[in-house]
Amino acid sequence: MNNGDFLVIGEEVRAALGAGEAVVALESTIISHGMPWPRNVETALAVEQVVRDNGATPATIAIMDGAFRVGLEKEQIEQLGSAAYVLKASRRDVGVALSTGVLAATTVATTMIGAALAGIRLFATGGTGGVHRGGAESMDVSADLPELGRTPVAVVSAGVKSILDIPRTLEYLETLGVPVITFGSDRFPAFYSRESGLPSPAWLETPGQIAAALHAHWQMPGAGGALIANPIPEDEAMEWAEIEGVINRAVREAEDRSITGKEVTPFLLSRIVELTGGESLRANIALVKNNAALAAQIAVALGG
Ligand code: PSU
Ligand code: MN
Repeated sequence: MNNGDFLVIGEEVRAALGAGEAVVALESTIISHGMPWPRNVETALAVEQVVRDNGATPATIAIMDGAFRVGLEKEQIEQLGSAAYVLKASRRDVGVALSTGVLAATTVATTMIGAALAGIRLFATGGTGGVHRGGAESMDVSADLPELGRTPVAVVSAGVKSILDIPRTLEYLETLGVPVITFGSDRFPAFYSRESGLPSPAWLETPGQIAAALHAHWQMPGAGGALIANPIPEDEAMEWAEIEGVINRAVREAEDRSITGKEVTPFLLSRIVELTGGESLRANIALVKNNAALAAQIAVALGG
């Protein structure tokens, strides 16, 4: 369980893994770059509690002091949520982050890597990255997608935000051989709303069925990850018309300001919160908790 000096597993997580109990990984970019302070810290701690309430141990992951830290203390979560500078670390940033000791938040891709190093198979977040709108021209495709193709961790999300090109994101996942399974619906969800206008590539009704599908998927040689899409609860969902105009405006502003690379997603996320006067943040927090509960239930069904 020890991977040299590059992996530090928190005490509670180490004990749970050692006992073969269910553990759910949680990412840190959502804390540092995905939500404003102080709601980011409150949410991260509340999400850990949801995992516990559903019978699993939470393992929030970041890169700190030159190591993947799997299972953060409350003070470390507060630091990630309030520090003046936190590196947003995707796969390409891992070597630099580890060798320099900079404080780095892990994206979905990098949290999958940390989870896999520690032997954790379930991971809950809000939304993953994907193919950006205009991605066929800009080639802006999140490193989360190839990671899903190669690293055997199941990511529970509320689908993907329509800041992205959802049809092309699903095409890309198909090419990479990533199962996309929606929980309890035959429609692929679009983060704030339960409907993206697209059918889900697969759908199952219970956490136990999803655990069985994952177990079978991972029998394949070279099997990578899986995307489990969990529609936002009905009473928390936003009207498509309400959010679509805001997203279009945020995407246009990013283009006008020539924002590129890893800055694009954090810019869009914070503009959407500003433009909805915090309404989108409320929905975002609700869906992350909903995903944490499902991930814990699947982890329990998988048997640790
Ligand atoms: N989408 C969200 N909230 C988030 C992110 C994406 O709705 O917080 C974060 C995740 O950490 C994800 C990352 O892995 O943004 C993707 O960034 P990029 O598009 O630069 O790959
Ligand atoms: Mn990108």
